[in-house]
Amino acid sequence: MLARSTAYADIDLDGDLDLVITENQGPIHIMQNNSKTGNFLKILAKGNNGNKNAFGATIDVKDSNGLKQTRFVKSSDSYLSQSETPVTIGLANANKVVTLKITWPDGSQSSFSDIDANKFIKITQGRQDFEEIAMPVTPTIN
Ligand SMILES: [Ca+2]
Repeated sequence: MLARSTAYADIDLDGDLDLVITENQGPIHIMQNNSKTGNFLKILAKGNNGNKNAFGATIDVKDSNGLKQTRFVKSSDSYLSQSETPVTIGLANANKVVTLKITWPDGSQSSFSDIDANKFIKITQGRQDFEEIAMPVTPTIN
């Protein structure tokens, strides 16, 4: 297979990231993640000042196992593709995010603490709280 582009998204809305690969002169491949292991936190960052998707924001988390991770809100990863804009952070067996900091593209910051795992949250720039987004499918976490 000669692949052209790759994108990821939680296609089946179960909390894990699935993969879509396009092939030159060939079919589209959808690879559904059925691993059913590991906790996660999915974050939808909503910016202001004309950058509603918060592209360029940096998300730093520290989970209850002490692991620190950094993710970036970005528009794409691969040629001619668009992955989902929410950021999914894998937490393995950690049951919460102890600290979460977003550095917005304009340099301002938002900080939160003690967020339970396996949630989809929306953080809006300038607000001191976050909204929980209901997931239509129960996450398949063991
Ligand atoms: Ca999925």
